Amino acid sequence: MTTPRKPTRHAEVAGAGFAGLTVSIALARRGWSVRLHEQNDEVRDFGAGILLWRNAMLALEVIGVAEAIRDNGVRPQYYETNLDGVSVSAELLGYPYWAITRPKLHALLADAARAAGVEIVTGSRAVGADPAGVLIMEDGGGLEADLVIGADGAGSVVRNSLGDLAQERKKYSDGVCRVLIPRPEEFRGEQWDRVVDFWTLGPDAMRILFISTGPETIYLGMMAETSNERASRIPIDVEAWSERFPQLAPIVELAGKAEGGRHDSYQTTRVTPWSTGRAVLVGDSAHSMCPALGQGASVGIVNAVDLAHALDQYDDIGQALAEWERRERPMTDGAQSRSGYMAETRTLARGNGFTPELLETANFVSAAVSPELAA
Ligand code: 3HM
Repeated sequence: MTTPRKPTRHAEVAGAGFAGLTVSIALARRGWSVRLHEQNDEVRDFGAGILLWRNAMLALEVIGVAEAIRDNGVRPQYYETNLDGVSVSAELLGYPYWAITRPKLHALLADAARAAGVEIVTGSRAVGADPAGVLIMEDGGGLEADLVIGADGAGSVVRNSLGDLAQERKKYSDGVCRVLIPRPEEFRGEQWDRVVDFWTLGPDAMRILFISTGPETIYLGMMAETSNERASRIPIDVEAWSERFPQLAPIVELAGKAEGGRHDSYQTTRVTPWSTGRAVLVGDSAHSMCPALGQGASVGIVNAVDLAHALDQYDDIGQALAEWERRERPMTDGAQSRSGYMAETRTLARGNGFTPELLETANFVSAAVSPELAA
């Protein structure tokens, strides 16, 4: 006896960022036809780095991308914290996590999407969705699908078009300038394959998160209060930053020359629920969070992979979406709360901050990865 083959289901996805690419790959690998719309003329990401924690690496293993990340990224040996020029802790987190540049991660996901048969359409802007299963495009056309996915980021227009989804927003006093710099000679060698989190708290808080992202690049996450205008500028204000971090003057000098970086203010958006009818949100559109713990992309990737798994488990789309949200929401809400708390209190500056509770999200195992462990 042969099992009847499921008819091909179709998804229209808005936004080719990390979450949009990941959900597209995961669905295409499970037999869906997927069209992914990117409003920009090119599929790419800005010049910064990113951490992928154990939760994300396990999910990326499911869609066949983890190995390429290990080949192209850096596994930090430990997470060091430095306060006012004094090293206060060097934490071994007890499991592997990876650092990679955003453009590289993005290119690896885009390659995997094309290989899985995802149709990527650039210069194609979605302006909303209909819960009946229609992605509404800028030219006024509507694209029908079994499932419409809004992966269009923290400012999601797909989300904002869906009145059934309640939004709760919170803004914070901090923001971050993110840049990539060439790796200087004195920071080559494996001993620099680590994260160093440099802080100074007075007169106002500033932080330089130093993360090796490959043999040629270092990522700097430069956090400051947004009221500190000079420290919130791109290009980086070399004088404002080297005054506060004199020991990092050569690094700050390079940051001043960096191109392609970006400044963002911290914010949290909690959306309830994450779906209505045949329209669903994944990634920052559903759960943008403060970057203080470097967890946003990892949570989006985990949710994207598990969404495809839930849709495989339940033929009924509504049931699949409800079950998926039931299992992913607690860890997602937890990550938002913890990163918001860390942003407000700056507890990480004191060192030894990575308690088991803080690492709960980083260690999360979804049903897509292991039904037994997730149970
Ligand atoms: C990885 C990471 N961690 C923290 C921040 C921050 O506090 O803005 C940014 C990051 O990319």
